[in-house]
Amino acid sequence: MSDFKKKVIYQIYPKSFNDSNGDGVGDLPGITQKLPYLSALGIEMIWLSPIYASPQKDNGYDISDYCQVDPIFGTMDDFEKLVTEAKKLGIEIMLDMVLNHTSTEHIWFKKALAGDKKYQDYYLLRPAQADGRLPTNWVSKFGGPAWARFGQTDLYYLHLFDVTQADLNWRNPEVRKELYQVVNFWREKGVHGFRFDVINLIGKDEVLLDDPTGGDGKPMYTDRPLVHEYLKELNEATFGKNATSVTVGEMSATSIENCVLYTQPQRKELSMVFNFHHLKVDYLNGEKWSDSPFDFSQLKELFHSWGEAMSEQNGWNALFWNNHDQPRAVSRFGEDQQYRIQSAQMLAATIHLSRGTPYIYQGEEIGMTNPNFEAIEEYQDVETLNMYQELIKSGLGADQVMRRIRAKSRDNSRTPMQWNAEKNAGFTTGTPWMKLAPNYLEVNAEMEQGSTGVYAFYQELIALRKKYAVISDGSYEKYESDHPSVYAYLRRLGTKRLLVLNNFYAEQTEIVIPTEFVRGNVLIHNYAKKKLEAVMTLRPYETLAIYLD
Ligand code: TEU
Repeated sequence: MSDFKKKVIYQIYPKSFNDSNGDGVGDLPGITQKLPYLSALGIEMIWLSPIYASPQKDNGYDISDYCQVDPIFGTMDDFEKLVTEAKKLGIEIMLDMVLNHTSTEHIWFKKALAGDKKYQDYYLLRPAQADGRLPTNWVSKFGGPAWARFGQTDLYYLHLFDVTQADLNWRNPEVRKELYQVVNFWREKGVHGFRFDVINLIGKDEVLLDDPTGGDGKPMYTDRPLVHEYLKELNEATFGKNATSVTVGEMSATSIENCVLYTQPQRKELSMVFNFHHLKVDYLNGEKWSDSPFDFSQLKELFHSWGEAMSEQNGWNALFWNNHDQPRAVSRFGEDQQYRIQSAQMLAATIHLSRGTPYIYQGEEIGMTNPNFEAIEEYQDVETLNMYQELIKSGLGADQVMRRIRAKSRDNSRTPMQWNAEKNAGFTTGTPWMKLAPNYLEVNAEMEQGSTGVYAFYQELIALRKKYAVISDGSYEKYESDHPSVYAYLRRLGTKRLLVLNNFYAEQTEIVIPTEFVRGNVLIHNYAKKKLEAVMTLRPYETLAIYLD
């Protein structure tokens, strides 16, 4: 049995973490150099976003060779050295497996294009419909139709993401076998963790049909019944051979019911899942590129319903605010000026004391913020650039479009890591591949490591999870769910209880706590100590956790 319930996993976006050779791009030796920093934080597993050979159209999520390291990140030797050095510090590696699609530069796709029938069956090729329309009405997640012309033929290939990311045909057993070999190749290099990219999209039906609602097609290919069978097979053929492996499925537009099934241990599918519902509470009518504040009551309702259902049915959540696709949480759900430190700490406590495995995305532990770049030229992400064009076409003014991009772009989290107040924040001695957030003089790892910084608070949270079984193993129950500004929950394990209170606003508020908690112990707090009372006053972005033995 793996102890992933006590671990905290740290996500590294290799391009933006640490550049060891001055070419402006972060690399594997750069990560190895920073292992002591991660070890001091208490990290036991690092997840690396894709490091494989790739044309980098989608920053490595477009893979052209699953078993090669992309030269921009270093060599296979560098990777092996990273595994060895990490192990010495008790840190394991989790790799990002992008098995739903390959780059159109992958040899399989090239052979398919050259007419090789075997490889044509590796992808999802379909003719146009009788009336000349595309094979289905599905929309690519990066904008535009999800089908593109397959070479000079009359066929189209499916690409749920960029046009250079062709979806694989998982119904073909040969494809599955090849992909399992990939996972085993990395297992043999000592990799214990796997994050499976958009893995709930692999179970596509044999006959691909139009979305009858006229929507974007999601229900037609998401969480289809075959996914569960493929995951069982993948588990058995690869990581399931190793009892201590840790796996997380990235689940696009999924449901609680399916995530319970993906993660119940006896079903032998995955250790845990990322779902994104809580990160859509600032989408107006489901539209990501809208301009609207987040809905706090919806956020709480989602945390409570997922927390309770997973707790009651023995499923397991991956807990996170940030990743390389999301804006910075402190700018989005906190306050990144006056209360940057307090709100970053409060956001950390909400997930680190909850039921599931917490993930930290690089820079979150020092309270990094959105960069608020002025011009579209400063953004690089393929989705952002596509959306800029689409939003301008839709008739919005350039100012309005830029406002949305500043709030929602995936590049918000992809700016280089801010290590110190020196040139380029210590990320590179060369020219960084992407501009830094301008606030690195005030927000950087060196400064945050002081006793009152964000880093120290994360350190404390990580240590608490290892020490208190009620945090790692306790059940989850909502508390005072109607409170207008506090998100609160209770954890319970036998007679032990933990009450977690989080004020999500800059205004002071009050909350009644169960009377017995007045004699509890405060395990962690982002303000100076205060007396526990039946009615607690919470200051701006205050968080505290009260333990009762
Ligand atoms: O993302 C999957 C996904 O559906 C979203 O997070 C998506 O990128 C976002 O909603 C767009 O607004 C994964 C990876 O994390 C992402 O970086 C890749 O681009 C994508 O898959 C394709 O591999």
